[in-house]
Amino acid sequence: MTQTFTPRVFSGIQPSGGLTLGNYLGAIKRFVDMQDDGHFETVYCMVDLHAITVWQNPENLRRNTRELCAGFIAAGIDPEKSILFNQSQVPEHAQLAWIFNCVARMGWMKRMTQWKDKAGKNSENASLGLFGYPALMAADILIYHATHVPVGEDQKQHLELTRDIAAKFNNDFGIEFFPITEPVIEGVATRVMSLRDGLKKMSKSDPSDMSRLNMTDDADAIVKKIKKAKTDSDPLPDHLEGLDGRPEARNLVNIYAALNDATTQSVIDEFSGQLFGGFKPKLAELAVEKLAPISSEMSRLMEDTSEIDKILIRGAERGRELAAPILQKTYDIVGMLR
Ligand code: AQP
Repeated sequence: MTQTFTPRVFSGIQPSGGLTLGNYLGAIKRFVDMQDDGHFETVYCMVDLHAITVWQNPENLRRNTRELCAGFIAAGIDPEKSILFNQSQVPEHAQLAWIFNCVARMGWMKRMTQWKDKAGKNSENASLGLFGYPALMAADILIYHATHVPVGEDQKQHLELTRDIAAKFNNDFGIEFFPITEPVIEGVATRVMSLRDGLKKMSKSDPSDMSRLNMTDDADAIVKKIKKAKTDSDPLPDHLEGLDGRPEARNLVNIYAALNDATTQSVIDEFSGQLFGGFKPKLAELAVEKLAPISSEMSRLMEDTSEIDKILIRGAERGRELAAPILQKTYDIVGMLR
């Protein structure tokens, strides 16, 4: 008999620094859409256990976790509608990850491009946690039997590995227990690029602050960063193919489209023939209009972090209600006595 799974969304963000426009457009904005769609149960998480796969100063980690929670709420995640918590408060994530460490193969992990990028040439010195990161991510998703995971393009390979782990577990134990989760990688902003290099992902850990818009940037900083963003000297084209080979131009057009809930084509139609000297101020105006309310709401929420802590505790309780029975059933399947 084919098992049916409740339509359920899981996704997470690492509290490894401040939120960027990439996290917002590639992830949080879409989390809000899926929450409000009404078709799914939605579970969203600050993945602090993932963050410590590279060194985190404890004080910064606490602050970043609370600020990330404030960012989720300010952007439209409603802690009543969605389950919102930090990963370490639901121990079932780490417990299922151990089982998946025993399911996943070393060869699978070694092929992960994020591992290769982050460990670099110094892989002997990278943490074991960084190597096992994708198994923990599979556990985050499958501990809720999540059917859909909205992520940016960079997480596609990890999602494929999650599907492989679920399939191998089901096959090894001869039971259709874990769903084969669908990645949801949609929209014009699945890969927001650095403002300084159109071939590099916008990232919170990029050493250059000018490479990204932070969700806490004020209007002046947003305007300055967009003004200084790398571009070329050609006008905006009159057709989409005219952006080929112009990564910085494409990136700014995509950002405009995503912020305005529009298509790239409609942005081209509106600005075709204009130089970046004319387009950038419009983009800056739009970015300030959309991001400033989120940033000021984040500051307001951060004034009383005890409220945030309560939301996280309550979210974790709700998370455990879903996760605990799935872990127990997994232990039964594997043969653990209890
Ligand atoms: N530039 C981006 N464009 C679109 N989506 C992005 N995401 C991150 N950057 C972009 C999406 O945000 C979600 C959470 O990502 P994460 O913080 O857990 O890890 P990450 O992808 O490694 O993000 P960063 O900013 O690059 O963090 P660091 O610098 O700490 O490694 C994911 O859905 C991701 O796709």
